[in-house]
Order: sequence, then structure tokens, then C-alpha cells
Amino acid sequence: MRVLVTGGAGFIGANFVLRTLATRPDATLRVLDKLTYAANPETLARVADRVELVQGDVADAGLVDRLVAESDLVVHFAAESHNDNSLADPSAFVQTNLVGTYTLLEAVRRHGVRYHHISTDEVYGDLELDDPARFTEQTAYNPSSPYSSTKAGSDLLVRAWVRSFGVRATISNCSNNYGPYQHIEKFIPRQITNVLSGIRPKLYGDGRNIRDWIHVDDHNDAVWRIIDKGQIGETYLIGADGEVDNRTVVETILELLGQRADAFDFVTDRPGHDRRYAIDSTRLRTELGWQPRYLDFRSGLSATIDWYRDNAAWWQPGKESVEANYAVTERVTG
Ligand code: NAD
Ligand code: TDX
Repeated sequence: MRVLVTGGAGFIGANFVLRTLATRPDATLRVLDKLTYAANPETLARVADRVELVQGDVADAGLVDRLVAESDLVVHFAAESHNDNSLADPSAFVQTNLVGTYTLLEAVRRHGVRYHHISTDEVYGDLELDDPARFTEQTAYNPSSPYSSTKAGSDLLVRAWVRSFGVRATISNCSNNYGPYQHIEKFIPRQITNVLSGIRPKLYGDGRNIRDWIHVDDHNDAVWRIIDKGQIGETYLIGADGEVDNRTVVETILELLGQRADAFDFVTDRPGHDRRYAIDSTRLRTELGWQPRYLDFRSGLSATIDWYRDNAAWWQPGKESVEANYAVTERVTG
């Protein structure tokens, strides 16, 4: 099977490539990635003999048409993915997440190629901290940020291309991922690499916001399960019952790294900051038989900390500029 992986030099896409190489000997992999600031081609360097990396834009219709024509399956991870960046400048989010997805959909439509669309639980907006509800496939879309609204729009494009043009597509909406190779602008790797660099972790607002954490390998195994067994035109939510508040995550990182649990700063809150995400993945579990393997967040986090400690060469060159960028708007509040 010839698989085109967009965004395969980013966090989840690269983990997808590595896991696919390890578990799917029938797959031939080609990556289409623009190699933006979020990509690290080093991640794929050790498998360069087994994966072709094409540097290019998912919104480049000519290039996309050629690559899709030579594929049996497209798995679309490429996106502008960071909420904070979308608040500073939404333009790349509209271009890549909406126009890029449209461009891929037109190509898979022309060539009759199977398509899987990677999306996020953020399309559903947020929940109150004490709300017993969780997101399901029936929850109404209600995105809060430029990032999540462009992801929501891209999901709706996929649904329309299925219904109007018969495109063979599935969609998955996953909760917050953690694991190796995640960009250090994101919450968990930012705090791990802060502590490793002698910088105090930074908690937005009151630190009580909740995210529903899932290990990236569990996410990617679910994606393959949906590609193998999912129903065309359907959406599946992916989550591993991993709700933890941000303060607890930071305290656990500090403790695992041998620091005092209160050695962090509260900083300015993110505008429009979603309070809580929570996924009900019953459909994926009962209809497709998927189960997460990483059931203990603390040990998954500990392994992730070990990975960042052992792979400083992967992240250290970018650390100073990421922190300088945050320092432009971030103020310590407590
Ligand atoms: P990331 O930012 O780490 O990687 C994104 C990749 O896409 C990068 O390699 C980048 O170079 C590439 N890219 C960006 N614009 C491009 C363009 N125009 N053309 C081609 N390539 C381009 O993101 P991630 O965290 O790995 O997220 C991957 C996907 O998973 C995204 O669609 C995101 O919305 C979704 N998702 C992420 C999470 C999470 O917790 N990180 C959770 C649910 C869903
Ligand atoms: O320094 C920080 N301090 C902090 O308290 C950062 C970077 C974040 N936070 C908070 C904001 C969120 O409540 O931590 C939480 C997680 O933040 P992010 O890592 O920016 O993730 P989030 O905004 O939840 O979005 C992520 O999950 C869903 C991914 O970035 C998205 O791509 C995915 O769709």
C-alpha cells in the first residue's frame, strides 16, 4: 500500500511514520511536509532510506495532484497546530488548515484515493470543570480559537466532499497528545525542557484547565484501526480517559525531575483559553475494538521526560528562540 503522509516531519506525523515502519511491512511511505518551524527533519533522518521526504506545501495543487495520483491512501496530519500562534497571526492557519485540506480533497476526489483526516477535540469548544459530560461524535461544533475554527472548517469540508462527491474519507478527532518528538512550544515538552534548562515552568491563568492526555502511539494505533476497519464517511473520537489539570502535570514533571513541586510560575492567561476537554471514545472501542496501551499517565510522562533528557541535541538549538517568543507577551503573575 502506497501511503502519503502529510505533515510527517512534525510531532504526530513523524511518530506515525516510525510506528508504521515498525508495524506495517506492507506500507510504502512518502511524506509531504513544508518543513515549517514546527518540523524537525532530524526525526526522519534515521529512516531516510525507507521513507521519501518531499518538501512542499499541501496547498500546492500541482504537487499534491502528482503525489496523490501515485498513492493508495492519504493520511493528512499537516497543519498549523499551535493555539498561541493562531492568536498572534491566524493567516497561516487559514491557508494551511483550510486551503490545504481543500487542495488534498480535490486531488483524492479526482484520483479516487482513500483519505483519512486527522483532527482535534478542540472543534467541540470546551466544557466546564465540573460538567459530567464528555465530547461524543454527536457533540455540536463550537470552536474557540483561530486554530480550532480552521480545524473545524477542515472537518466540514471533508464531510461535504464525502456527501457531495463520494470521496472515501474518515475523520478522527483526538485529545491532547504527548510523547517523543513534540515541539517544545507545546505545554509538556516546554515545561520538561524548562526544568532541564534551569527555567521555572510556566502555568497559564490559574493552572486549573484540564486536558485529556493520550500517548501519541495510542493515537496512531487508533488511526490505523480506523483506516483498516472504520466506515467511510464516519467520524471517530480518540481518547484514553486521561483527564489531568495543568497544575498537576507541572507538579508531576517537577517531582519526577527531583525539584520542589511548587517551583513554577503562574503567567498571563491565554485569551479565550478553553477550560476543559474530555473525550468519550466508546464508539471507537466498541465498534472497532481499539484500546489504549498507555494507561498510566505518570509512567508515560516519566518515559517522555527520559526521552527529552536523552535527546537534548534534538531540542536544544530551538529552546532560546521559543522562550524569547513567549517572553514577548508572557508576564509572571504569581
Ligand atoms: P506539528 O505542528 O508538530 O506538525 C505539523 C507538521 O505539518 C510540521 O511538520 C509542518 O512542517 C507541517 N506543515 C505545516 N504546514 C504545512 C503545509 N502548508 N504543507 C505541508 N506541511 C505543512 O503538529 P502535530 O501536533 O503533530 O499535529 C498533527 C495533526 O494532528 C494536526 O492536524 C493537528 O491539528 C492534529 N492534532 C494534534 C493534537 C496534539 O495534541 N498535538 C491533538 C489532536 C489532533
Ligand atoms: O506554557 C504553557 N503553559 C500552559 O499552562 C503552555 C504552552 C500551555 N499551557 C496550557 C494551555 C493548555 O491549557 O497547557 C494546556 C496545553 O497547551 P498546548 O500544549 O498549547 O495545547 P492545547 O492548546 O490544549 O492544544 C493541543 O491539543 C489539541 C495541540 O497543540 C493542538 O494541536 C491539538 O489540536
